[in-house]
Amino acid sequence: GTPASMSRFRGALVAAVLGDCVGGEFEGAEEVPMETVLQHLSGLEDETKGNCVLEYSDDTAMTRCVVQSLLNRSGYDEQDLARRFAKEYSASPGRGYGSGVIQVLKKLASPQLVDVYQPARDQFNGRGSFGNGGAMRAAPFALAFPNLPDVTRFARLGAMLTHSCSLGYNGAVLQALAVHLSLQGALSLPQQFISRLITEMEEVEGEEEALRDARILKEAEKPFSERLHRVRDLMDRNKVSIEEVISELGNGIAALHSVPTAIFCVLHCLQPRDYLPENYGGLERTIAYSLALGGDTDTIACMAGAIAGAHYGIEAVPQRWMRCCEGAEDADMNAARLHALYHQTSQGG
Ligand code: R7I
Ligand code: MG
Ligand code: MG
Repeated sequence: GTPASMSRFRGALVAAVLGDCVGGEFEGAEEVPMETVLQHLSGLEDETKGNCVLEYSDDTAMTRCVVQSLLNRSGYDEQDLARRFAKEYSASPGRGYGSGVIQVLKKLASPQLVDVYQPARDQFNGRGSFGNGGAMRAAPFALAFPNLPDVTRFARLGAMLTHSCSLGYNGAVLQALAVHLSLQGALSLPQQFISRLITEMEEVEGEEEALRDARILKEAEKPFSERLHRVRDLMDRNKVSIEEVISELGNGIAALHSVPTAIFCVLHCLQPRDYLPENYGGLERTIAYSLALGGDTDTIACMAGAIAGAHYGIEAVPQRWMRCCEGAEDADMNAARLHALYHQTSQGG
C-alpha cells in the first residue's frame, strides 16, 4: 500500500482497540494454549451470538484521550491531555488501570495543580513508573506528526504525564517509532525495520537520564536497544517457542518487558505459521500470537495491533471482530481525522 494512506491510519487505530478488547480475556494468565486463543477468537465469528460486546480497558480509554486532545488542539497540549486523562478516569475508574497510576490520575484532577508532570515524578519513591501505560497509548503520536523528531518528542512528553522513569517513557517512544515506520511501509523490509529502530533507540537511550535510570535499576546500559537486538536474533531463527519469547523478551507490565515483545509479535507473524489457521491474514495472526504469550495480553495485543494495523491497513481487519469491540467504530472515524491532521502538518500548515 501507499505510505501514510488513510487505510493504514484506520488499520492502526482500529487494530489497537481490537487487541485491547480481545486481549482482556487473558490478561494476567500465566500461559494460554493456542487452542484456547483460537476458540476465543472464533467465538467472535459466531453470528448466532448476536451483539457480542467486548469492553475496552484503560489502554483504549487513555488512547482515546490522546486522540481527542491531539485533534482538538491540533497538536500536543499537556494541560489539555492531563485534564482529559483525569476526567476519563473519574468518569470510568473501573477500566483496569495499573495500581500505581491511579494516584497520578487523581492528582491530575486537582485545579490547583501547576506542573502537570509533577504527580508522575512522585511515583515509586520519586523515580517514576516504568509500567507500560505510556507505551500502550503512544500510537496516536505517530498518526498526528509526520516527522520522526516530533513523534519522538511528543510520545515522550505524552508518556511523562504518568510515567517519568525513562524505562517507562522510552517504551512509549519505541512504540510510537514502530508505528511511525510501519505507516511508511517499512515492514516490507523487516531487517531494515528492526535495524532502524535499534539505531533510533540507541540515540534516545544515550541521554543522561536514561543511562542513569538503567544503572540504578541494574538493567543493560541501553535496555530497549539491547532487547531489540534480542528481537533481531529471534526473528533470524526458523523456530522459536513461546517459552523462549517469554524468557528472552518478557510478557509483563513493565514497558521493557512488553514493547519489544509486541514488536516481535508483528515481525514473527509477517509469514504464515503452522500453528496458526491458514485462513488467517497477518493481522489476525499477530493478535492471536500476542494473546498466546499470556501475561499482559491486552496491552501487548493493543501495541502489536497498532503496528500491524499500520502495515496491513483496514482491509485486513476482520469486520466480525470489529463489530464485537467497544470503541472500534469511534477509532475508525478518528483515524480519518488524524489522517487529515497528519497531512495538514506535513504541508507545514
Ligand atoms: O503503567 P501503568 O499505566 O499500567 C498499565 C497496565 C497495562 O497492562 C494496562 O492494561 C493495565 O492493566 O495496567 O500503571 P502503573 O501503576 O504506573 O504501573 C503498573 C505496575 O507496574 C505498577 O502497579 C507496579 O506493579 C509496576 N511498577 C513498578 N514497580 C516497582 N517500581 C511500575 N513502576 C514501578 C517501579 O518503579
Ligand atoms: Mg488494560
Ligand atoms: Mg494490560
